[in-house]
Parts: sequence; structure tokens; C-alpha cells
Amino acid sequence: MYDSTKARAVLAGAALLVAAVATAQAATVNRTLSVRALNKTMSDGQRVTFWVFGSGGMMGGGTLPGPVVELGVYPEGISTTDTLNLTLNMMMAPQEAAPYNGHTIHLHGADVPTAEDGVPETGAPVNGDTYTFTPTREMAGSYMYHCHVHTVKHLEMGMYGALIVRPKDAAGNWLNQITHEPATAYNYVQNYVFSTVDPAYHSATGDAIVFADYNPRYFLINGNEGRSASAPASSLSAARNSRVALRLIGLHSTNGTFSIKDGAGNAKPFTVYVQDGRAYAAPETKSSLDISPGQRFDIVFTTPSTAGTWYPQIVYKNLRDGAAFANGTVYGRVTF
Ligand SMILES: [Cu+2]
Repeated sequence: MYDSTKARAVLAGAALLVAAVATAQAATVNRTLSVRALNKTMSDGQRVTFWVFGSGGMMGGGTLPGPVVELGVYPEGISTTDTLNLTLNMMMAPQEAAPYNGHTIHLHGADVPTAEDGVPETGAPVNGDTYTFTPTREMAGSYMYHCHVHTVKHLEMGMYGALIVRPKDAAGNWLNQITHEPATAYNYVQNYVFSTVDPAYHSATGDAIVFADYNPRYFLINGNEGRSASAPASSLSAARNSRVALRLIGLHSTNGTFSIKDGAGNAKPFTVYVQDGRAYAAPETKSSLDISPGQRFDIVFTTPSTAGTWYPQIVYKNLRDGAAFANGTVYGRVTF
């Protein structure tokens, strides 16, 4: 005979268990970033001073780009969510002269209260703060953080990093997917942070005339020049017939066209699942993608069944006329 009392008790017990798991899994991610000077010798022998974010404490170093910050979001039906508390430590931070001294963290593309937006013009403190961000599950994808003081200068000084909103399962484990949609699953993932450098900006201060004209000389992926296919900015060794996800994050101050080419120069297809932190209703398969400053695209491609090498690459282009910059192509590499 069917025991409805027992069935109800089992259901109630299951509901309690789900509630307990859901409460336990939400994470508060506390990260502290500091600002440090970083000297880098470029491919032409010139030394450029960057300002970069780092995770270190008082004397800790910084990296170009800054540390990757990851935040989890949960499957449908679970109401809790991770919260990021990102604190900017201003101890020993290198500074521009007044009135553009100070630094902030702007969580680009994230939906945050105005006071946490890191924009000095709307009242954000420029001497250190804690920036709070709680994403919803619809926000899975790639974002960026950067300093919003004297924006183009501080940004291209190196004050940026990747902010990744990643799906978790119901138990709180990371999923190797772009979103909760299983079609976005990957075997390998890499960030491709795009940026450009006009060294004149690095020494100019205040309202110098140099800021009227942006003339980049160095072109980067993940802080590296990668000027030829044989000396790529980023490389990955992947299995054949596997799925590779690239998180394309536009922190450059120019235009850029991204593609993936084989050794013979033929463009290979890839599928865009998420743009600017929002999933496409219908994923789009492309062989070329224009990426403007501030844009992000989460893409996946499948490696072939035969051995070879493909070259994800970006051609940086002038904002004014769309002309490709000399030496403005930066290569990545995927071998399989
Ligand atoms: Cu700054």
C-alpha cells in the first residue's frame, strides 16, 4: 500500500537537504589587489614602465595583466550566489601627478551600485575601496576590471585584468563550461586579454597634448607581444578532437579583428556563445570577429582529428580609419 505520510516525509527531507546544500555552497570571494610599478623591456629594446595590479601584500609584485578574478554562479532553482569583495590596497601605489592621482577598480560590464562602479566622476573614492559584485546566473561569461582614473592613460599603463563569471554545479563545483548550457562545455580554456601601448602616454601627465592622439607602438595579448607565429604571445597544447574555449577580452584602445588560422593561412571556424557577458539565443559560428574596446566574446572551437597547429590572432586597427597597424598582428598558438 502506498504510504503517503512516508512519501511526504521523504520529500520534506529532500527539500531540507537541497536547502542545506544551497546555503553551504555560496561563496564570498574576498580578494585584495595592490598597485605596483613594473618595468618591461619591449621587443625594440625600449623600457616601458607600467602600473599593474597584483595580489601581493605590502611588498608584493604585480603582473600584466593583473590577477584573474573568478566568481561562481549556480544552476537554475538555486537562489544563493557568490559575492565578490574586491579591495584595492593603495599602500605604495605609484601615482600620476594631481589632478589625476589615485586609482580605482571599475568592474566593466558588471551590474553594480553606482558607489561601487569605480568611476571618480560619480563619486567613487580614488584612494582605496572595496568593490562588491554579486552576479546572477545569466551573467556567466567574461568581464574585465580596470582603473577608471584618467581612464585611457591608467588603463593602458597596465591597470586591468580578467574577471570571469563561471558556472558551478548544484554542489558548488566549477563546471568547465562557458554557461550552464552543456553545449558550451570545453576541455581547455584560455584568456586572451587584448591591449595596446602608446609609450608617450606612460610619461605624460595632466592634460598633456599627447593625450589628443593615440599612437600605439606595442600590441599585446596577455601582456606579451607575440609578433610572429613562431614566437606567440600565448600557447596551448590540446588533444585532437577536443574543445578549446577562448575568452576574448578587449582592453585595447584601438579596433581589432580576431581570427583563427591554420599554418597555410586559412581561417578556421569558431562558435561565439556569449558576448559581453550575455549568452546568444542562437550561438553564431564565424571565421572573423571585430572586437572594440570593452567588448568580450566567449568562443569555442574543436581541434581536428589530425595533428597540426592553429594560430588564434588579432590584427589591431586604427580607430580613425580602420587601417591595420604596422607590426599590429599578435599571434597565439594551439598545437594538437
Ligand atoms: Cu589608476
